[in-house]
Amino acid sequence: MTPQNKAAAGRRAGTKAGDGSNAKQQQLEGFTVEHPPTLTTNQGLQIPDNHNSLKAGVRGPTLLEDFILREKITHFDHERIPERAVHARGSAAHGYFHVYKSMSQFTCADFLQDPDAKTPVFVRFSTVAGSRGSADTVRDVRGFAVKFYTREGNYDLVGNNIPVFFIQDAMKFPDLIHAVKPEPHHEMPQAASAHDTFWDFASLMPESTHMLMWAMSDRAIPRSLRMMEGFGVHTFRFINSRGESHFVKFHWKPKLGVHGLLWDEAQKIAGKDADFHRRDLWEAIENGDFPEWELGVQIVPQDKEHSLGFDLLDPTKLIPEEMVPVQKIGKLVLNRNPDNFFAETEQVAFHPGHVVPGIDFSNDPLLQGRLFSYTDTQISRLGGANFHELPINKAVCPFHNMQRDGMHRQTIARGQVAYEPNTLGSGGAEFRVDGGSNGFQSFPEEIDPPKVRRRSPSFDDHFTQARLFFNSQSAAEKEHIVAAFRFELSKLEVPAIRQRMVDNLAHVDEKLARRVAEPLGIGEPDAKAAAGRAGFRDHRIALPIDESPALSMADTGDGSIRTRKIAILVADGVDSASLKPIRDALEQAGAQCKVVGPRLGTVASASRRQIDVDMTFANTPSVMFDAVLVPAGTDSAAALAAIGDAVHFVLEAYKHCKAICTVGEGVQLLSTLGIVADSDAPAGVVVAATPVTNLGDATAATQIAHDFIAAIAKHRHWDRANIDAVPA
Ligand code: HDE
Repeated sequence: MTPQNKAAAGRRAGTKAGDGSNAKQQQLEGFTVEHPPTLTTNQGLQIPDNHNSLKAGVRGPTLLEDFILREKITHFDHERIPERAVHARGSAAHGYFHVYKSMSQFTCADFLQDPDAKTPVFVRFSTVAGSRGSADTVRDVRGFAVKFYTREGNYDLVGNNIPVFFIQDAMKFPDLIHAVKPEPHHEMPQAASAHDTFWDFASLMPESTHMLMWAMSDRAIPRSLRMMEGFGVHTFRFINSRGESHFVKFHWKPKLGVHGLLWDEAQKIAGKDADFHRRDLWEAIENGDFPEWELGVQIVPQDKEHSLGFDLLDPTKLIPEEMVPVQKIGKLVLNRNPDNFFAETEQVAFHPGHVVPGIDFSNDPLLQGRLFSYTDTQISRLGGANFHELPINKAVCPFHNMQRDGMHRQTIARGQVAYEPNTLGSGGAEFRVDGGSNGFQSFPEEIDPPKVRRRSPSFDDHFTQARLFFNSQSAAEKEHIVAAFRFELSKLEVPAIRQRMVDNLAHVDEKLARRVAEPLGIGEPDAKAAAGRAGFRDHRIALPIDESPALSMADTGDGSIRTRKIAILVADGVDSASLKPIRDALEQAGAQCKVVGPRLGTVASASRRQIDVDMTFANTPSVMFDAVLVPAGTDSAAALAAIGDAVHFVLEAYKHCKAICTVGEGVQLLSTLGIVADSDAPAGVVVAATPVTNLGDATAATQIAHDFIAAIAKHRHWDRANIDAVPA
């Protein structure tokens, strides 16, 4: 058992402190009461019977007097709190962050100084539109919120997995969210943007075009939370000890690369395992495969603010990495699952305004609006102004102030004095307010403008970066974007909205717009019509680059197959000599293999060995895996070929462009695709014709495993021909 598994087992057995009871002892002014480990009421009274309410006779009515029953049911009645207005569905983990080298040149933030210091973190990933119980693999932006428990106070980097946003000004946020959430008259659809109100709004807000390109890409259907980038989105400031400011954009780069699902796969997973991402994160951490990201920064000196051509304050723009490189400055590791979902993942309260000295805001009008919203929402969601006292939100450094009382106050503030300045309490001296240079200092930016309710004209280019994004995608990524737009717009009931949207897309790329429009039963995209509509802006800026390879997900990651899930299909008669050595090599390379068969228990190999079956075709479909191995064996191959679910399993994996390896007779599972032992195998398919008897020969097995591992490491083989014809 790994240390992590032990921790998990301990957690399950409830042997750790914090097991849900107010357990061992209560302290009151030095008076300690030891409770025996029995069930009690919240007042500490032992409960004699937890199965029966107090009744007038065994068959009589329940008595109102039963305070034990009342307490239990009343507490239950109030178990639910309002879910987050957005980002309601989330999964989180604990971990740590450390910086590679001191960043003192740019920032005085304490946690970015000492490479030997580890800062504890709690990270919550989320979808935006869906309710708490919605599926994980819906098409949506993912939240990527990091709470650093620094020695100077909590710092929250509350970002997304997409580096730009739909809107430029906080004023439009409630409209955006009302448009994307289920429609108010019938509360449909759940956790989906493919409906009229979202696209009605988006098509009328050309500033959303850049983000729409990202949201229609595979970034919005990640393979795993561990395989997505994170971005601070807004421009922030680093402030160093001399008070100098540099603009900064934050990035999280996953060690495992950036990988997506196919849309068909994502939809099927939503039904087969709505907790797909949550489970994947949890299991990786329990298995000791701790997810890792590097923190990257793009730094722009204060005096270069206007040198990029676009406005740094505009959250619909990113800084291409080819213009300002991302410097990797530290590492984030997630190594511990929460003990209690509600107490930690649900009650954690992030806020972009939780900053530490050395980090400051820019005037991005979207960020400025967020600075108000987050405390406000926690007050209603967590029931009052004391949510910072919940264990998951508490700073690790002490805090002192004269704030008092409120709902659910935990702190017992002592003494007579709750004001400052004072002479009556020790607080007068201890809680000194230093008017000097200590503590958090806002950058003293000179501001002397008129009051205006207007958008800066420097925000007026809505298409150049959308085009840059599209141009930077691989051929397969472009195809997926076209397909996603087609799918979403095809779900609309009002054709005029589809038309408006493709008219806008014509300003990104005419061919893209035409291709999206093709199957939608509408007219040709009309760029001129789009340009005539209210809200349309087209003050194009010249970028020094036409493509930014860093915007593509292709070929990212360290080339390993660590944590990838491989299905091994078996039936009675499977050739264990072709199974074991390949499985060993895959596991050696860090993959996780599961044996899938027609029934649980075991199957008998051709040589009469018992092979454990982990899953069945009925309970675990191919969409749960990254790759499929079909070992040799005359009888097993024949049996599998006769099971519709097994054939479908392989066809579906093929259609989803996953790596497949067949050994000897296993190739029969691919016969409907016309693939036979000595044909040229399509990309990502390893057909090992090696006679079964030779597989005892380690070299043959090693070569097959090597080829299969190389195919899995490519993530997917998007360029397979005639995928649409595959019946799966
Ligand atoms: Fe949020 N956002 N947001 N947001 N946001 C919330 O706060 C809001 C925005 C983001 O795991 C809420 O505690 C406004 C951008 C994440 O708990 C709420 C505006 C980005 C999370 C809120 C934005 C985000 C939230 C809901 C425009 C990426 C989940 C519950 C002015 C940089 C954090 C809550 C978690 C959550 C408001 C725009 C990221 C209502 C008003 C841009 C990751 O306060």
